Amino acid sequence: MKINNQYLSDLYARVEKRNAGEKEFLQAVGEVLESLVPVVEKRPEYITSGVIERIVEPERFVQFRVAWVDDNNRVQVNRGFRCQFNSAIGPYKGGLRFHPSVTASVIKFLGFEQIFKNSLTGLPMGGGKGGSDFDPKGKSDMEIMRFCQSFMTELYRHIGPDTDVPAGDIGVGAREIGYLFGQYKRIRNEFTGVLTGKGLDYGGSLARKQATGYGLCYFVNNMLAAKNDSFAGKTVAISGAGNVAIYAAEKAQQLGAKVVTMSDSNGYIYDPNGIKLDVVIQIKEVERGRISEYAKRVPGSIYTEGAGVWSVPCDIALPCATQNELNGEDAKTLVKNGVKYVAEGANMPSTPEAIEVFLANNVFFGPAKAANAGGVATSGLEMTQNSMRLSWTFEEVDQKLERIMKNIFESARNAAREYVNNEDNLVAGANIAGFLKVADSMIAQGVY
Ligand code: NDP
Ligand code: 2IT
Repeated sequence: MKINNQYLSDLYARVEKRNAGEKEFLQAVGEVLESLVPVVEKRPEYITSGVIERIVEPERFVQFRVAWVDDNNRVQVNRGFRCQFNSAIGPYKGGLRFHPSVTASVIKFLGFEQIFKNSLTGLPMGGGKGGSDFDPKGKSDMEIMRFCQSFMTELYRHIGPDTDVPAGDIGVGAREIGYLFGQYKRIRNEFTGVLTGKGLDYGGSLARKQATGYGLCYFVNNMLAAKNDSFAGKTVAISGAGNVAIYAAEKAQQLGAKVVTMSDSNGYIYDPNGIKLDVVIQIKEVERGRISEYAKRVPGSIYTEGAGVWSVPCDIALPCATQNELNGEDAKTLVKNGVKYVAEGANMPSTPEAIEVFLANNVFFGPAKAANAGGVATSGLEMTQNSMRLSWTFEEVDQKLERIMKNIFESARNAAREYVNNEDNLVAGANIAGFLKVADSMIAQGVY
């Protein structure tokens, strides 16, 4: 990691030492510190206040045992985490991820990015993230329920509607949120908006399910409009086949694009006629099956085992699966095949090398913190509705989401123009715009 500022590179070296081996966390911190070079050069108060030293250290990090009994009456033990990273501008807010790849490093990188993402939304939410190395694949509903109940039996003491408000992420959808909410309510004897992404019958918000994917496309729409361009007639490659990928595909199609790929951790499908989303939704949301099923059901489509989704030519690429799923080689292939726009639905899906390739080749790049903020923004709107004890219509929430994504695009663009003299560098713009509000709030609140 090369950071062209003595203070920031020394700080990075200390973070590296203190968080040795936590490669995802260090990657996320490195990128933000790199973006802050022009900020500390222009405004030395960010050095003297020690605010950057403080922002890279979580306020609190809890790790706990989650023991549960499987369908064969065997005891299983998983590890649970909640990282309460920063509460300068609001209660900690961020998702829970259940996936075997979850480690302290993964949770910390996600919690760290969430600080800046939440700040960009303009809503009063701090940054946090949690999860477990539990693998929901192949588990029965009752196993999922027992796991969620055990997880919440520890987590409940750390969260609350004005303290920390978790939501979904990979492996945590409406079913898991329901079980977690039920257990919280039972233990606390309180019905509150302590989680977002709840079912519509008990406090959930319309459009939350669609929000990350729709928000991603609204963000891309702003990128396109800045280049006098639009989604109409574009070919779009999407990775993932989960919550974010499905609703990104739906909105891209509504806006006139042709989506030709989707994937899961086993492989990807290519449908030259345009992905049929009703089939994907049946396979993924109803049957909880594999994306390979699609090729068996839709004539003319092809399933390929393994990675490789980025070898499919496209105008717009939307990585919506997981971190570091798109590397430097993939980026070169996309550029060679003529990609013009890339926007991240997943968190940190592009490696630093991939981002370098995009920026060097004039690919307009929308980074995760900005481009996928629609999910948490709509979680913020769910919290508002819960506090007011009313529900807005789908159209009301969707319109607010569209406006928030426009504001995020403009904030990132303005910061990029001001600090790096290149309004298209949304990586720097998003990091800087997100940082300033949190840092100024921390300075105002005194040393903590
Ligand atoms: P889901 O669990 O609904 O879907 C995840 C998708 O990504 C699945 O298709 C899954 O395939 C694939 N995937 C997960 N891990 C891997 C892996 N290691 N390698 C290859 N593919 C993988 O999660 P979401 O759609 O909610 O989340 C997707 C991304 O979007 C994550 O990075 C998440 O952090 C981010 N995000 C989510 C938001 C939300 O509101 N849900 C908001 C903002 C960002 P498989 O089924 O094979 O595991
Ligand atoms: O990464 C994310 O922004 C999310 N998983 C959504 C978090 C939330 O609180 O809605």
